[in-house]
Amino acid sequence: MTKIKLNSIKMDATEITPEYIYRNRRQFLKAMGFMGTAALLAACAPKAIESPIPKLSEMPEGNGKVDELGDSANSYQEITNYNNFYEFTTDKQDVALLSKDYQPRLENGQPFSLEISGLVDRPKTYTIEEIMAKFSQEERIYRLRCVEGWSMVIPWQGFPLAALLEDAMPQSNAKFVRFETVLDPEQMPGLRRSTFPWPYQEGLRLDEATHDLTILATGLYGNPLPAQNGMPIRLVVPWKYGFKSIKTIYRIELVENQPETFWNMIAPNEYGFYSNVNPQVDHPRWSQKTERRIGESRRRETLMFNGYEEEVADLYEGMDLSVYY
Ligand SMILES: Nc1nc2c(c(=O)[nH]1)N[C@H]1C(S)=C(S)[C@@H](COP(=O)(O)O)O[C@H]1N2
Ligand SMILES: [Mo]
Repeated sequence: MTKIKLNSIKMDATEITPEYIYRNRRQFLKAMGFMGTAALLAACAPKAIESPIPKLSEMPEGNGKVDELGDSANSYQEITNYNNFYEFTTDKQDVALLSKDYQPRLENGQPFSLEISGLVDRPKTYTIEEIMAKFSQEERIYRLRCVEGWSMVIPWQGFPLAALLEDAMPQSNAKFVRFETVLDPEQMPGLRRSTFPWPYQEGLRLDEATHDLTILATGLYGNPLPAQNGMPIRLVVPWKYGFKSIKTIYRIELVENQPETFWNMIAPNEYGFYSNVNPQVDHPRWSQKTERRIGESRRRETLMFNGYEEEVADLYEGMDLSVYY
């Protein structure tokens, strides 16, 4: 299999330093280890951290970042103001507002941590500080294609999920990976109002989970992830519909059987376990042949596996993708 060149670069402290900071959250950054561990922001941009929220007109557009197909990244403003995060609200433009004061913590009020458990020889619970110290962060500029028919190009920082899984040493009967989002009804108003089958949970086959394209994202445009994008850590699987990229995860479990997933429980005929981006397989209620890139008016063609076909097609060799949708 030939590898296409992805825009993936190792980041050092200078590259990760934001030219702009949209919020003054010194306390939070410190708690998350963005200041403590590598002193990334603190050492390089102490003034930026103190600076007030810039006006939207001052946000960099695209910032010169492009994906490997030559498409420009969406602006920070677009990526952080048009979100699906049903724990807060089903209104994409209100997620930012409703999540602006969100502080990650566990259900029982304990400080946030990420647990890796299940069929592993070395289960572990990490603080975000420990994750940032242990796994070196890189930038990945990925397309995100929502099943609803819109898309964006997003410059994440993160690290391959494979690194975390390898460290946990999966046992031979581990076949799938299950992910679960924090439940915090006090801070997440959507949880109080709707009857969805919470918690949001997702799953991948182990070989999908350990594919190099699959990352845990901790940042966006050189900043820690904002709440609306999954603060402090979320999954990103760029060849699958956006809902597979589960946000604000606190538990990763290795399991033997295919796990239940949130959208599949709601509408199994519309949202399969695999949910690979596929212009050939329409959603029962709409075509998946085209998409609207946020910021553009004309629709563009949707690419097989969201443009990552060369890298991931062999994961599905011999499978009928209209059956395993
Ligand atoms: N926990 C959780 N994760 C989630 C969602 C959600 O509602 N809750 N929405 C999904 C959907 S439908 C999409 S398209 C992406 C959107 O990610 P973004 O807002 O960072 O662009 O997040 C996915 N992850
Ligand atoms: Mo989505």
